[in-house]
Amino acid sequence: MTTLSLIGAPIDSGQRRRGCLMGPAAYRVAGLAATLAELGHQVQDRGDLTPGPLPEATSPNPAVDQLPETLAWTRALRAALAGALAEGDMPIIMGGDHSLALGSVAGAAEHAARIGRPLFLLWLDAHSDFHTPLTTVSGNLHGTPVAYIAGRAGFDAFPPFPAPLPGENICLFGIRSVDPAEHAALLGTRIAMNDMRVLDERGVAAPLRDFLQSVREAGGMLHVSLDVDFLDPSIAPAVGTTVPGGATFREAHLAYELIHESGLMTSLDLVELNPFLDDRGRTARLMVDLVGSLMGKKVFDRPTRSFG
Ligand code: HAR
Ligand code: MN
Ligand code: MN
Ligand code: MN
Repeated sequence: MTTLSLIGAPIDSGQRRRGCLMGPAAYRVAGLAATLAELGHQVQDRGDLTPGPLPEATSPNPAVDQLPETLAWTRALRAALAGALAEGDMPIIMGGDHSLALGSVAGAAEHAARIGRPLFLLWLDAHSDFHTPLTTVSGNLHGTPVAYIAGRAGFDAFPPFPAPLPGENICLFGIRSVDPAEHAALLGTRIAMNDMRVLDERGVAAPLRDFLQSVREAGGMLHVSLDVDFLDPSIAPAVGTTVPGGATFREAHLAYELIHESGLMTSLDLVELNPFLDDRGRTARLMVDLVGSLMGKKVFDRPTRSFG
């Protein structure tokens, strides 16, 4: 049985609002490990990662904030992900802000390249996170991982991304906040852009099944990166960058049940939870409930429907 390996990443350096570093503690208090164990999984909590020593680094863009810290975390997360996957575990990163995906997806890509399988990325988020350190206006590096993963230029301070993902291996899902520089760059790619307009029109199931089908046909590994702000702020207030018009409780459950049914997910990030902004643990508990759906919780044990 695949062991679910919980890895805490108390990282706060991808943005200026403090508090995401309390995320791993909040997931533990909200009972993530017990919820997964009750679903029949073998669960191991590996504790929290620590970043190594801070490298010397500066960016040509003076807006860029906390680059050395983020570089140190990127290195630590990449090694942790690649290590857990090599042991045959399914790593679940308890974040931490979204800059952690600079390292987690790099680790997944390193492992996938080593075993000769293509890696796919499902990015559930209000934001496209497609800035480079050269185009970001805010300077917050949590707005950059998808560009790094897709192999965009501008990440000279970072280790080269191992086997950048072709656009067709990346699916953005739930987006509704895209900056002009990101918009222009995305139009030149083959990344699937399932913004809220698409989800309103087609629902969550059809575009998600399309993407999962492409992962299955390619024999791919699938990294899922789940930003709390994918959810509507009315149900998930504990996030620094709320954007109205997000996924509802039902849409999120359905999406996660479909991901589970596909059996394709090989690693997972839980990012951007800021417990300092939460309402009596409500968002942390919701995230734990939703991760339950992602890992097999359902009302009826229906036979798995075929895809396509
Ligand atoms: N695009 C904006 C920026 O670069 C907002 C990025 C916000 N990103 C996250 N993660 N919260 O999705 O600052
Ligand atoms: Mn994000
Ligand atoms: Mn976001
Ligand atoms: Mn459910």
